[in-house]
Amino acid sequence: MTRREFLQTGVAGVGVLPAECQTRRPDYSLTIEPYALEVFPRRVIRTVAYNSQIPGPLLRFEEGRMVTIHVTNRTGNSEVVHWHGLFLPSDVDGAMEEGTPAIPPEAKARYTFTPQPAGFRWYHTHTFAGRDLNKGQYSGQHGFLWIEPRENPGRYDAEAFLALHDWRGQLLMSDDGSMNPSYDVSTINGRTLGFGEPLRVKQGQRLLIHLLNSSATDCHWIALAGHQFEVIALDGNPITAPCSVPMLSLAPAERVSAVVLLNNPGVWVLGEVRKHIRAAGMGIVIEYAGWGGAPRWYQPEALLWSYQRFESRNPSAPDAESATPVPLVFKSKFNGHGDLDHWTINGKSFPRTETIEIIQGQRYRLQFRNESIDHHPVHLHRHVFELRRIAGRSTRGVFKDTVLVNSNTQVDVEFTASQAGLTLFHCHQQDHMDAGFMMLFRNV
Ligand SMILES: [Cu+2]
Repeated sequence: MTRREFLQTGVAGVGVLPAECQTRRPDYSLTIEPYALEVFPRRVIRTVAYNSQIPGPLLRFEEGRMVTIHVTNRTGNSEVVHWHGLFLPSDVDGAMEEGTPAIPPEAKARYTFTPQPAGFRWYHTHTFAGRDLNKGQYSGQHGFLWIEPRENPGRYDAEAFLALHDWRGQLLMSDDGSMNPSYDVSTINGRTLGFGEPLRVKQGQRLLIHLLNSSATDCHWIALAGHQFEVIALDGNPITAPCSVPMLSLAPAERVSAVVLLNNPGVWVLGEVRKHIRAAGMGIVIEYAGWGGAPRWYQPEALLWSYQRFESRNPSAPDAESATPVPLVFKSKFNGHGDLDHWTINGKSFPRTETIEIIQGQRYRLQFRNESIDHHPVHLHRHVFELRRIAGRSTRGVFKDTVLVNSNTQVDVEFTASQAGLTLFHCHQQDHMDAGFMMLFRNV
């Protein structure tokens, strides 16, 4: 079999792989199976996870070196694994809407691809959940994916990967009569504050923290008492002028990589800035060697975060005035009390949304106009985009794959069509994408 045919095989159901492919040893194997997660003593959440751990195993790849991952689905539902933030062909990207095959119950699949771009990515399920808060992104199906750059400029002594997640709870009717998920447990790496192992550190170290918000629906604010974060990458993409901030904000699917200079010995809490979510468990103890006692927390007075804090001060790339504008208007269609809202892009809900044709190599300016009362973390598959305008102010040099578009705000981003075939664009809030907040681009 030629390499080309091998790549085209992409994902396949069990039993259809040529023998020579089956003998290739996978770089990683993932098993999707039911899992009982003990978030704190005697509080067990029955969910679905990869390899009976939450988050799933950390997948470490080298940029540009082809890898094979075997996935076994030991659940009663069809599944798929999406490789979030990677530049992959449609048939392995992991969205059925783009043409990646689903993995039927009890079947195996094989994903073969060349990982790029370098940086902090992640993998997760990409299925419909509806009202079932055990399915889709509500479940434990998320894991870190690190693509090692060919040249690694990272300057740090220790690194930690931390995933923020919300669990269980129920659908609650909000003031306007729509249904929203609310949670009763929140965790970092599957444990509530004080229950998991502390992060053990040493004075003088530079600790690189890779934070992921894998919550199905909620934004999170994170601080580390007694310390600042020097942010070096957003969604895995380096920022040109790293700067220090007192707290981080992550919408669903967003990642922040930040270095913490460990110069304040003691035992501290890294956790949600908002008290009630920290009380629900979202925190982890950071413990300096030789120190003990109860972890300390300082309550910040305000929530502070802005993408523009990280913009380039000396943008080198020329302004691409030639980018073709693509206006995308987000609205909700209220369906009556107790019903899930329908979300629309340019007036239509998926699958009736218009598929927009794009041309390889051409530059596009997506103009997100959020005409709803909710915030939306919107995600473009298989590409990276540059933030260009936020609420009326121009910006340069911040590259992401997911951006939070606040209520009644316009955000413009630019990207170059670089991937053949279908590319999914959607709100990363599970309940919103389930209710039609999705559309496709077709690279012709
Ligand atoms: Cu949304």
